[in-house]
Amino acid sequence: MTAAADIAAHPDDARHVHDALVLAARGPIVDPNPRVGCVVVAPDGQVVGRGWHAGAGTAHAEVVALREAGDAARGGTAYVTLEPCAHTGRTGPCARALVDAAVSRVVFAQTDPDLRARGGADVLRAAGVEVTGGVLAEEAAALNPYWTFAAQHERPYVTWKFAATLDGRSAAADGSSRWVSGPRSRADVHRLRSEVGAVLVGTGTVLADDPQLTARDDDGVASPRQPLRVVMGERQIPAGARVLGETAPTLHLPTRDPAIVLKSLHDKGIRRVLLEGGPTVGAAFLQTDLVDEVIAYIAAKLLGFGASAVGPLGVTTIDDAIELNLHDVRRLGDDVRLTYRRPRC
Ligand code: AOF
Ligand code: ZN
Repeated sequence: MTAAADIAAHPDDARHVHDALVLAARGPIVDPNPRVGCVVVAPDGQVVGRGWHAGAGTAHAEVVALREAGDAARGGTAYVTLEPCAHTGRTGPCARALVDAAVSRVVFAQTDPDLRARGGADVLRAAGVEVTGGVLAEEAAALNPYWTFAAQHERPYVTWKFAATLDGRSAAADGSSRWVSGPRSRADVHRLRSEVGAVLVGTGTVLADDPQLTARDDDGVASPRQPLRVVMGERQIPAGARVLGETAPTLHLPTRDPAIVLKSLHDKGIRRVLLEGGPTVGAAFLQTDLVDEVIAYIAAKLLGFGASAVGPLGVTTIDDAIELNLHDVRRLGDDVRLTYRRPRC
């Protein structure tokens, strides 16, 4: 059936998928798994089941919705925000569960980009279930942008954040670097930390600055959601380092290779990494084209002299500059937050 004919034959598809998207949004934003929602509609048009995925290790959205629907799902339609999975992971395959529940039609939004899990549409069709995919697909992908990116690239999305003065200095001539940016920028960084799977620095930053790398509010109270703190590099982390404090978990990866670091974080279910390292770590990721987004906090200060935010990138002529697209500009007190993205993202 063509897309137009599909819409004519099933005028309620978009409405039900939209409702499934609203359910999906109840899931956790930071999780190894995507947020997924499902609505089951009986043959008479009544909604008989609703479900959403509450995070890795819990039941998938379809299973929750089918459980509520029971026998009423027979001959009905399941609307899902993601192609039902075909794999047995932490839970059983949803495509099978839909066949067993005897639904006659499945409408989904985003095709599953996860190589392990995809193929559910084929399983359903092979069992005689009518399948329509791609309804509100972009909206569904936008619900899980970092998970979608990570599944497509088999690595987490990398946001590199730095603070600098208006003239691009991250430390003064005497090495002092605390309070480059203002209080609103610092609060914004803490919000960002609570929204990523992991924050990453090199051992050099741990030794030089002894950061905590936790997400805290203005009064220093730890946020309910803490990122995994990752320290990369071969040097030892001193026993008393604040990054080893108990507020959040910490992982030391004794390597300087950005690709190896991202591979191990991806395997651990991390979908977005906030790179907070110093100039060396930042340069290592930029040089290997492993930075997807740059967030610059530009402070209302001038130093005239001092360390730059990023180390040498191997660029000696303007044609070789790393090019970015400006995505967002925001004023934070006297500071400005600039968000740039690599053209691919
Ligand atoms: C669905 N419905 O609600 C979700 C799906 O480790 P598991 O078993 O939980 O599987 C995770 C993968 O399953 C995940 O990467 C994605 O491809 C799919 N998630 N699929 O049919 C759901 N959460
Ligand atoms: Zn599933």
